[in-house]
Amino acid sequence: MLEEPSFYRYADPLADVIINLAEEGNGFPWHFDTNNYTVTLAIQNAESGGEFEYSPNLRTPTDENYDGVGRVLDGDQSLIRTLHLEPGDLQIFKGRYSLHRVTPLAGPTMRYVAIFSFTEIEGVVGSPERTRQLYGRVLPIHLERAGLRGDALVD
Ligand SMILES: O=C(O)CCC(=O)C(=O)O
Ligand SMILES: [Fe+2]
Repeated sequence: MLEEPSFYRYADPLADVIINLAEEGNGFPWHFDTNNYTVTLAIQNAESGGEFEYSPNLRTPTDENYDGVGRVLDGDQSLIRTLHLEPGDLQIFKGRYSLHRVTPLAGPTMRYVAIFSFTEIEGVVGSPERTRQLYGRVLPIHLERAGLRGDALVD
């Protein structure tokens, strides 16, 4: 379906499958993904907000389309589509070239989404820098793969 020649689970214990928890006021700001595609499973919605908004194929491998990105950030609805996902919905999304966000949540109930990431090559582990940016911590395997000593981990 994705026309990907091969796919593997991450060998990275933090990036393989995660559950994203978000509460009132949070969401997910506009971004492109690092992966070609991501699989998400909606688990629980907040009372309101949490719509999945996206602008299909806004950029390409050769054109960042900063003008289009600016228009989406300014709220140009002609470029934006909205999906309302219910618990149990599985979404396969090509986020590398489609700008997307999750709108801010409202209400006391937290939003839970499971995120499954795959890679084209086997055995992929994130760099320490990127892993710290995304997950707020690194594990010995991230340091070892980067040629650093895993037993020197301090936090
Ligand atoms: O929470 C979602 O539904 C989407 C999350 C997302 O865009 C991401 O993890 O890159
Ligand atoms: Fe994303």
